Amino acid sequence: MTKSEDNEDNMTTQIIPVTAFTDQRPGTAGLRKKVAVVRQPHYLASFVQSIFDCAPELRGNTLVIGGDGRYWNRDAITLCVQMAAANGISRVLIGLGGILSTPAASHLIRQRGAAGGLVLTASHNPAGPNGDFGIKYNIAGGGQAPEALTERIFQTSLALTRYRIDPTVSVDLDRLGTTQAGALQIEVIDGVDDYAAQMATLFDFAQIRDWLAQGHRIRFDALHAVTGPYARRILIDTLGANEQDIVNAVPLEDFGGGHPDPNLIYAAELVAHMNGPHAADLGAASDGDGDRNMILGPGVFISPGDSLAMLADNLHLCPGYVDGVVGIARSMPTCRAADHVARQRGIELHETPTGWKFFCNLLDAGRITICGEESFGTGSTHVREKDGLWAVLAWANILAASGRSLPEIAISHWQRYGRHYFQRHDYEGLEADVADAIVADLRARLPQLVGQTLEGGLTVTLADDFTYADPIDGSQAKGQGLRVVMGDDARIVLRKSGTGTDGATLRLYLEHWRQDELNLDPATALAPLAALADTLIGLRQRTGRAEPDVVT
Ligand code: VG1
Ligand code: CO
Repeated sequence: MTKSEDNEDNMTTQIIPVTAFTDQRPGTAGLRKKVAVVRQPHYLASFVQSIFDCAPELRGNTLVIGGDGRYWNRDAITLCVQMAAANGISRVLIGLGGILSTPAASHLIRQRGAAGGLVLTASHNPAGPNGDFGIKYNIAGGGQAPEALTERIFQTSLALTRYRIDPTVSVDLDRLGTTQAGALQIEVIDGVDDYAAQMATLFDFAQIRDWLAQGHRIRFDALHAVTGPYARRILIDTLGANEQDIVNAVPLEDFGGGHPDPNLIYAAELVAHMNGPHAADLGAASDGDGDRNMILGPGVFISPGDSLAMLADNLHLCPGYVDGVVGIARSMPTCRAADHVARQRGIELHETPTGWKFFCNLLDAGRITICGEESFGTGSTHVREKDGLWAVLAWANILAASGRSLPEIAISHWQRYGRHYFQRHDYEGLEADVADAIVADLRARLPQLVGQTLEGGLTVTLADDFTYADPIDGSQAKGQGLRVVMGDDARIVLRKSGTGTDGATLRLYLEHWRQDELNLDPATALAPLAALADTLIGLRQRTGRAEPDVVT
């Protein structure tokens, strides 16, 4: 190692020579790797240096740093701070204990005018020494780094020869307040404060408090992940929810050994409660980093695509959105329930590739108010990430303001617009070449599918590999998933996941719109389409799996 000769460097800055890593291309939401990979000497430092090299605006500016609290979060944050000091960043804002939920980090970047943020999370992927770790960069304004930037970061990582670090800088993550380390100001803040204050501006807290005081209940499961402290502060301390209804609210480094993914399988305890005799009026769970949400009513599960549509239709009941919704966006695989709401209201509907980064330009340009993904993600203009607790509060506000129950809202929505039955079938841990071959084969057969009437009488009206042209900056994203569309009635979508760390995961998305039958079990409603997809793609046969690993 050599001492820096640059005048503006501290005497203690070191320049560490490295051999470039070749596997640091970010996926759908940042870089995600096994903990063992990220802990290799120089691995994380190399990626962080590649980010800093691609974000010169950070020099002399503020950087937000926080993570979902998973195993190795604290060590990683200390490394990021030491590198920030050596790269000319003038101030870092860090969440107490090194913890910030993903939406809270996005909000802080916006609120405090930071030039960017490092969010250390692998979201719902399991944590612990044998689990996953992840890191992503958010730009000024709080949005996820756009594709062009993540690609530049990857190219930089391939050619990296050195990184800069000041190992003498230390930070006490458990003490609130500001300290100075050379030219770097380090401020540790309570990550819940700013976030809770923003929620109070968007929703009618007094109305929700009254509704709860009348005996209504919100059941929230934090799955031992990052939202625990946020939920306790807002739901219990501010709104008066029952303490015993906010469960698994202590964040643990390994998320209690669980899988902090809010879906019907991994949030089984909540699902059982909501299907039981003492069900709350609103049941919800969030994921590892607090950006996802699952919504349930007594005896009813609201699919994320439905939740997006129902929230869009009712959001004007919340004070932060009294003027209504100017436009809606959903990711391509997300069911088309929201499209009816947009059509009915005469507002724009955008269909984007999977991943929140594709919503950010639309939000910045004021073209949409709300957006969502089938993967339990919903959010609005208030930040540039999806936001789990936001969705819970939006539902609570709508229930309190309308005086209607969640099942009533759902049923009247379906009666008005029809119901989009939806399921996602995941095949995990596949060999990459098997997964790639399955996708390639279907892609090759797409052109001849158009115009064909498939078994069950559905005719294919469109079959393509989804390409998105961003209406704001004109950038194109190609190869974003194969879709076989049967008019308004049905769709089959196939794509490869960009967040896994064990082999390849294929996701098969099934959607069937029904206006006649509104109360079917989704598995029953989708069985014919699943059989059709099986004939078309042969997923089970070609992967040798009797059934998908996860159905949500
Ligand atoms: C998955 C979801 C996608 C989501 C992404 C990040 O990506 O399908 O909708 O945006 O995870 O969510 P993929 O490429 O594995 O399908 V989170 O909560 O992990 O930040
Ligand atoms: Co997440």
